Amino acid sequence: MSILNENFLWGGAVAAHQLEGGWDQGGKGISVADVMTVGAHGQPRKITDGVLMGENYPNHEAIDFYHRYQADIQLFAELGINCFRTSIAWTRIFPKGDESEPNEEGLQFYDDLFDECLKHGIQPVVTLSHFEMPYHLVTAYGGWRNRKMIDFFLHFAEVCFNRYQDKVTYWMTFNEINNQANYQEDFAPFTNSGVRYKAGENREELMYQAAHYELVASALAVKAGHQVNPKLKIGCMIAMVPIYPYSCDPEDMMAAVSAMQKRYWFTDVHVRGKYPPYLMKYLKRKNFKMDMTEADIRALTQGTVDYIGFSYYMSFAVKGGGKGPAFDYDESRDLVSNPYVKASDWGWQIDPLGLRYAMNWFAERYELPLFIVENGFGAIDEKLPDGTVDDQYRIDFLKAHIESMKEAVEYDGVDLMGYTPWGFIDLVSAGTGEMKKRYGFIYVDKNNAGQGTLARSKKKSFDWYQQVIKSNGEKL
Ligand code: BGP
Repeated sequence: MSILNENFLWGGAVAAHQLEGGWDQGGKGISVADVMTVGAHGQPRKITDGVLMGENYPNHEAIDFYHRYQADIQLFAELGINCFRTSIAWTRIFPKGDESEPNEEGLQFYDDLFDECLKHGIQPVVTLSHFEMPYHLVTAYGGWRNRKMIDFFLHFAEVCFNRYQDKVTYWMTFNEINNQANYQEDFAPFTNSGVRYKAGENREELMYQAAHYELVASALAVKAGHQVNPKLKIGCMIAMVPIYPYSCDPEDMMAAVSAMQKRYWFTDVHVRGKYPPYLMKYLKRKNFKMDMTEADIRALTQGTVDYIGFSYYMSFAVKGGGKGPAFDYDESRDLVSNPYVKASDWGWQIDPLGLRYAMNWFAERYELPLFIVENGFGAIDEKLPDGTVDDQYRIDFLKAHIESMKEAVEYDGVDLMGYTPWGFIDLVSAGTGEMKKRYGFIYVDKNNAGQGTLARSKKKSFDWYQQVIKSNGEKL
């Protein structure tokens, strides 16, 4: 008997702009993701001023899923997944974002894609906004610094719910909405909120304002989705990186508590429909002027989520020492490396047990079903002459994480809906814009310079994951 329930959702996760390509086809508009720089190895991407990066710009063609999805889904079916997490490119549906009429060709593309999935017994799991938005909304309105975005997003969400309600049951509103808590790094707020900071602005204040509008938009979308069809299950999507105290020094412990609050208050708003008291105190103490109306507060309570989707890749550690009672955690300043865990080539700390910790943390606080919608190991894979890749390191990573996930279910009683490893077919990295940071069970022949046949081949991990699914997580 399997530890996991028999309807467990085994899948794989991707995002539109990282695999589709066809960036200017089918009436699609330019998205934020089409105008970012490509980071050097290990370096975060920067924001361009909308300068397109030339023909080899990674996500313009990406892995050409836009034209190859039928053959790819055939391969996904062979892998055995029963769900496929992807996102809808907002710019395929509303090329500029502020139109009232959607682009029928874009809507049709996702109809065809979802039909193809369902034909193979794979149900789509859809994120509405995964690190992208129409670029026009950034240039004309300033992105989520502008309240008008709420209506644009809501309209987009309603069009999608209405159109796909019979094909898609599981939805998420914003991918890793809490990533922008790291407001010091240009990339994180830009991808989440389309906000470009101006010199002299208080970045942090602006981040809270933009996040507030996003959270209101999310709540209104959840409410609208339930009105369209009460069967829809609409979740949030949180980037979960548990932050440990560096030591058992009470100062470190308290620093970890504050750090967790700073990263995860978003979940409180999504799940409980209100801001936690520590955050209200903080906003007041900082004297941030927030545009937060009575109607907003009402909206938040009326659009709470049905489940918590989250990504898990790594954990962090923090030191308190001497920072005082109002320890104002700053992610770019206060993190320290954890001597007990190793890290990937990109410095991501590898911590399988942290997944069990994270699941417990969510489950105890929120008492909602959980869905692990991203987890994986980004590595430089070497393709062997026979076209395969011996990615035992990836298998080891995922195996340890699935074991930890099963322990959370078996021993801690966590209610877990499913598991969709990230980038299960190689795609463009969101963090660096590169092709060489690969997560897949399926190799895609394309190098960092954008050259390659785009041919797909199976890595060693393909067969491994196939048997994991077949045994419902028993054979690791
Ligand atoms: C998450 C994002 C994904 C994704 C993944 C891996 O933060 O939701 O879009 O890409 O991380 O990150 P990267 O591509 O930077 O390795």
